[in-house]
Amino acid sequence: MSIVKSIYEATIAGNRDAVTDLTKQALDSGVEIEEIVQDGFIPAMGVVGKDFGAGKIYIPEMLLAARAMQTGMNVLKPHLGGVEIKTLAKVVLGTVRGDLHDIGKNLVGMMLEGSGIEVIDLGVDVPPEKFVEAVKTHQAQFVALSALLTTTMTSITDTIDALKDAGLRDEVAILVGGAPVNQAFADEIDADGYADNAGDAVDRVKELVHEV
Ligand code: B1M
Repeated sequence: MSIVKSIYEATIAGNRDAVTDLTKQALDSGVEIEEIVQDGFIPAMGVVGKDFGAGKIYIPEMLLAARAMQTGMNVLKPHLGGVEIKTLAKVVLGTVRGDLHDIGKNLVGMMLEGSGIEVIDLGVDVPPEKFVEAVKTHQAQFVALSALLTTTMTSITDTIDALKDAGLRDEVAILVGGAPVNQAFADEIDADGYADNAGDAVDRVKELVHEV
């Protein structure tokens, strides 16, 4: 089996130690970083996202796989100078104002990154103006808003309003998600997409990328 295939399988299995060792070995033996990412991590996270969506695996397995990928990416990071990994899109991601939950948001971020999407993660309790500023600074095509509390769903609306006020609403596609959020809410507030889970979030961004 090729070393990249082994990285792919170890990532799906969520085996952090194996991913670390194999990624180091691959680098040492001259495998291109782009090949490790494009043929190892990205398809692995694709499988994990699909299996999660189909109910074949659950959050703990998905977290393990996402962390394994993150560990592998950390091995690659110091070697990334000058290597351009083609990114599909740039996403500004955050948990909205008043909300401190970040496990689901982080999972969404890791899955997006694992799918070749650049993620600017603003963290938790992010005020609307910070999203606006980040879209401008990074010229992002997507804004991904996570909320876990019914009381912070209004912060999603406030963020969309702030983007409208800043004249940026038509420049970005807005994706919303989190436990209390659903498609009906997304439609009501005129978001461009809703995702039920981290795997779906990747699919939505990929679908929407051609429209922005
Ligand atoms: Co909080 N909490 N919490 N909490 N907490 C909930 C959400 C709650 C449902 C628990 C309950 O009462 N049954 C409840 C909300 C009730 C409601 O509003 N309807 C609740 C409450 C009330 C609170 C506090 C108010 C409690 C208090 O202090 N009285 C407080 C609020 C603090 C604040 O945010 N201001 C609070 C605090 C906390 C902790 C800090 C202790 C901790 C968070 C730690 C952290 O995130 N670092 C916490 C936790 C852990 C939970 C539960 C137990 C687990 C949440 C979680 O991480 N799930 C949660 C109950 C539960 O869900 N069972 C609960 C795992 C995670 C992978 O799933 O985040 O849903 P989730 O993400 C999923 C999808 O939703 C989706 O993809 C993810 C992966 O599939 N998704 C997106 C998420 N964001 C997305 C964005 C997208 C697309 C998909 O696109 C942009």
